[in-house]
Amino acid sequence: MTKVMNVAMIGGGFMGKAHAMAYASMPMFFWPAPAIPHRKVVVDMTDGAAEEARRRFGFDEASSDWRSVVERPDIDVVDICTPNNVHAEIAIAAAKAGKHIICEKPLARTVEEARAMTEAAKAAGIIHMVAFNYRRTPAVALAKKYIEEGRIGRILNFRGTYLQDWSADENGPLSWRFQKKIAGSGTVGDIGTHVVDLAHYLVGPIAEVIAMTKTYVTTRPIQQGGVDKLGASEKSADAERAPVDVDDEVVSMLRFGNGAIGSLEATRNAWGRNNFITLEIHGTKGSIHFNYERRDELQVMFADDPADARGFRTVYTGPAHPYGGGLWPIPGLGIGYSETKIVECFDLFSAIASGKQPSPNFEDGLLTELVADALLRSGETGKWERVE
Ligand code: SOE
Repeated sequence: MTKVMNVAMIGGGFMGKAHAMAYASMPMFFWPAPAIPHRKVVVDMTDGAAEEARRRFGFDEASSDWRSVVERPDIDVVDICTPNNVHAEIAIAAAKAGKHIICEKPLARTVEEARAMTEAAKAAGIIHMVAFNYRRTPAVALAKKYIEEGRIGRILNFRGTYLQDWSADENGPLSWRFQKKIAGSGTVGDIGTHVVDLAHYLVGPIAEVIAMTKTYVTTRPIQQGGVDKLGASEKSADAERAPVDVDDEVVSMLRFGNGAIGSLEATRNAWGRNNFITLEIHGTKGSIHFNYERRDELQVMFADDPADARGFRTVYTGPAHPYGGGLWPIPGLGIGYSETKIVECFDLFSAIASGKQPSPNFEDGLLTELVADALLRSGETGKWERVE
């Protein structure tokens, strides 16, 4: 019989919605499932918010006290979907209580927090994962397969972007994402780390960076209660404003440990770009291009194609590709954000069932944090900074 495992999810916002959907759907896609996640307890800031999340996301119980929940003997997995400022505290408590952990990205606000979380998780011998979901897009996993098979040869160059526009309006509220004490950093931590994770996954560890960071909107209207609604937030030109103390944009060059070079750009202020994660990788024998806004597709070019047929071709991911057996039976039916979270959930429970750490785990999350730290340092110094 497939084991049922009880999940305590801390945080019932946007990420809580995505994770709750994945818990419900994963066994519907990946059957037999490695384990069946049971939505046991959801925790939010107040009893009222927790109860609303319980009803909406299908959990048995609601609580506003994460400390007592993570210690419950009937909880197997703790899922951290909170803003970044409490990731470390919750993860360390959950590890000490012997729970497996999935933590939303970025792993932490600082390298120190990420290191403490990683040490606690390793000492506890639990399974740990950081939720960089985009590497679970089948087209990205297919790119990884081609690279591992040597189909594009030795990698020479990686170009990664993550462009959004939800914070371009200067009257968007000063949510936690614009406050260093809660978020740790701005665009670098929020979405730049997704690109770093993809670069690490596809190319290898980044060794050195040089970056420009920029804050365009230096004050924002103070948020009047309520939750972070990103681009759907109410805009108010008349409200009292307070300073933004994080970066809006990062533009950088990268040196990888294996000799490849590359670039990374991330911003949440690029009008017209929505979830524009693009990757272009050139190797000695071919190239790969991916755009998340067209996430069913991988563009590939192999140098040994006949001369009269050279050029990028479009591969639509489906059953023949990574995770294809569990997802939809015909290419092009549509991979969405939910599918990336369902695959992430499958990989988490497969790791728990096998006792083998998944990737990215907290150690990978710490490496990503080290790159984020180097990007921010370089943004200050204007110099190449090593990833320590
Ligand atoms: C906002 O930039 C955000 O919600 C990120 O925090 C997520 O990681 C990304 O997947 C979507 O955009």
